[in-house]
Amino acid sequence: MQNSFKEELSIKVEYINDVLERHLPKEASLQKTVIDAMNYSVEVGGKRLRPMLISETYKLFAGKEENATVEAFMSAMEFIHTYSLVHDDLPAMDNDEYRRGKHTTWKKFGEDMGVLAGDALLNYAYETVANALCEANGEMQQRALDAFKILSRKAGIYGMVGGQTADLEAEGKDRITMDELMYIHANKTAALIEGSMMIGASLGGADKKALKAIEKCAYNIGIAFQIQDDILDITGSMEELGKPIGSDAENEKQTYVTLAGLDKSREDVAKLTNEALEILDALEKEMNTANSFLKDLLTSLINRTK
Ligand code: GRG
Repeated sequence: MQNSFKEELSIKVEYINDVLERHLPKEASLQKTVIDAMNYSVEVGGKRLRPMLISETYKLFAGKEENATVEAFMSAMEFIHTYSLVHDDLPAMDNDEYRRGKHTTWKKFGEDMGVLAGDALLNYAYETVANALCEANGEMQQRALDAFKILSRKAGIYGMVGGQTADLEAEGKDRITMDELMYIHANKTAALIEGSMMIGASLGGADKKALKAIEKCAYNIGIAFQIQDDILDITGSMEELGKPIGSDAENEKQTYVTLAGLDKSREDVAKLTNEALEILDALEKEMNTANSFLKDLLTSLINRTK
């Protein structure tokens, strides 16, 4: 990774952390514990990839900096992503004690608060977007309505929740097919990545054709991101990942790597990412705009180590 990209990346992560901080709940009465658990889950860190994809794709289309509506969607998306991790870590699902280098939410606050903190984050995400919808004016309000539809679809039963359901049920099977695995990856992982880029595009004024192209670009990135996640579970380190490695093998989980092998998996991460970059190139040429940081960001995911 080039130094200038790394520096720009850390400035943007800092900015996103500030956006999240401004949108997290503050006032508390007798529900203080759940609010503390929500704040802990979000503030514990993470790459902030999804809000970054929203803001960078927005800038690609709008040609200007984020506004309050975009920031509300950036926050809502990270809250939904965080809720999914909080619930996924519960004893009823993956039973994980560490995430992002710290205790998981249920481990720190108890299982009951783990369930509630996830519920609360999901609900607060929609509350955040609803407030932004009421405050948006003119064409931004219609764009925000379209973005709201994308968010709810990609996070729900035809997106992440659907993928997680198939993933949990696949755990009980001796063998799954590549088609089943791709359904899981497309929904559990790629759906929120697609949602993020599509929301940025939609808020930035993309037309239907451009939105389709962005969805395909983000699908490729999402699948590549998940394959890399499977690779890192074998080749990564606890230090960098902030969670123990080898959990897939321990749970006898079938992954892209177990079905396709490590070399082919690496090849496919690069191939899918390059295809996504080509889609973005074509869009940029057509619209006569550019966002080189977005392209560097997508490229950096090929060799990510966390
Ligand atoms: C509970 C409805 C529900 C869904 C859970 C997110 C998820 C679905 C499961 C977690 C396990 C997993 C491997 C999901 C695939 C997506 C993924 C790689 C999530 C981790 O995202 P990162 O790497 O996390 O962006 P950070 O911590 O950087 O935000």
